[in-house]
Amino acid sequence: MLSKVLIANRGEIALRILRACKELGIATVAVYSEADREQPYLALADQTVCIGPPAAGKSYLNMTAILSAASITGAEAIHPGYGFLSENAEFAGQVEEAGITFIGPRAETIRLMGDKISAKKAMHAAGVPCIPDSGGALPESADECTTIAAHLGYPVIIKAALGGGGRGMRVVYRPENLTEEISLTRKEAKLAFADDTLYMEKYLEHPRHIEYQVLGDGQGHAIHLGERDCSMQRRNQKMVEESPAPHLPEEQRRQMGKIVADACVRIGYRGAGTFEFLYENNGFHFIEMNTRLQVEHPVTEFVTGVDLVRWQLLIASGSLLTLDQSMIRQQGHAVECRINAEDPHTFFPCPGRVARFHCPGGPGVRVDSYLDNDCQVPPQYDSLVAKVITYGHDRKSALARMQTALEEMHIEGIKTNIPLQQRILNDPGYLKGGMDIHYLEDMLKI
Ligand code: MV4
Repeated sequence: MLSKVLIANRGEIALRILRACKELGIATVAVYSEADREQPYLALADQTVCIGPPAAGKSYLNMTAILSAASITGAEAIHPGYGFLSENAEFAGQVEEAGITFIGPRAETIRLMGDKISAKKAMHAAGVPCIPDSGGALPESADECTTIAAHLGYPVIIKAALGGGGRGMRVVYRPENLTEEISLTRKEAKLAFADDTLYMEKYLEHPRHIEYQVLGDGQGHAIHLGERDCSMQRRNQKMVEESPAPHLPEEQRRQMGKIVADACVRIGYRGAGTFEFLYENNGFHFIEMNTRLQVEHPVTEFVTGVDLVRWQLLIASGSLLTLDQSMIRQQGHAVECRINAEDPHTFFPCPGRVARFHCPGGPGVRVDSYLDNDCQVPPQYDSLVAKVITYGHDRKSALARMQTALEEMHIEGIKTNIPLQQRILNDPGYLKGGMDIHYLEDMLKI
């Protein structure tokens, strides 16, 4: 078992990882930027190290500072959380080269999945259904691209190979716009990712976003832990996630779970991971794989009873995955609402001082948050300040619990999106379930 872990992250996920370490008797090193110096959760760590000024680039993204902090505190492993360096193959490689365990997949797996072209090729070869695409990088020749698009049929979507999460993508509806759109996407990709490799896919116009949670030990075992419906999103920012996905046929749910678990065994996947699918016309279409723990992991933890962070630590300690697929049951329903420090109408971030923080409670209510009375929400990082996750024996009871929880929650001193979350939870379309990824944006236009 690992004896000391450095948590290379901040806020709610740093606290989540810290708690899992403490339960396993693992000593913790929490790193912080000068903007987070006064954060109350730091008091729970065994050691703390300031890794730099507020700017993420000089602190939470500062590989040298983080590796130095690990070395001076004698941490034998680093947990990257999500965001920041969590899917940076270069960082994972440097950690391993320093003789420190990176809590996650091997660096080459992160690299393979970070390139969306190689990720799709690997998954297609492993029998995962993928969206029809250009079969590789788009050629320089405009004529060849025109032929590829004609073969796929319009509309098509142009994507950057090193993109993901919605960055570096353009939809093309007519042939006359193709060449121009490809050239714009290429320029954007070059600027954003220092790599202008592109690929093209058939564009799905009304998909749901359904992802599968997987766990592997990198030693021949892997399981799936069911799916999460993440379709309620705005500009690629998830707002509400839930499991199981409403109205998904049971046989299809089971079959897709087996496919993703078998794919993980085949590629020797180590750690927690998520397969991202678009679900349209009653079919799953793989788009990308996330090689990190996700924000919405508590939804899966509620319905399966599996502690994902605990298993990340056990696997990183060298344990085999003694959880067998036959032991995994999806029971009941769970929903997560992301609480952001932002204006509920303009969505502008609203950092500042939280005067009073009051958490909801009761059976089936979980709040993952770093907030406390009289604490700061710094402006430098993303605006997520809390996640409210509720569980019920069915969707209706989980949603009722969420409505009650959000009414109880008080975050005074900053604006939050709680009113918007309450509007979603009362929307007839959302209550029906199974809406596609455009539903929330269309609802907000009204
Ligand atoms: C797509 C798509 C439709 N058709 N690919 C957005 C981010 C990245 N995960 C891939 N994304 C999409 N890829 C094809 N062929 C629609 C999206 C998309 C999206 C996907 C999931 C969740 C939210 C989304 C918001 C806008 C676009």
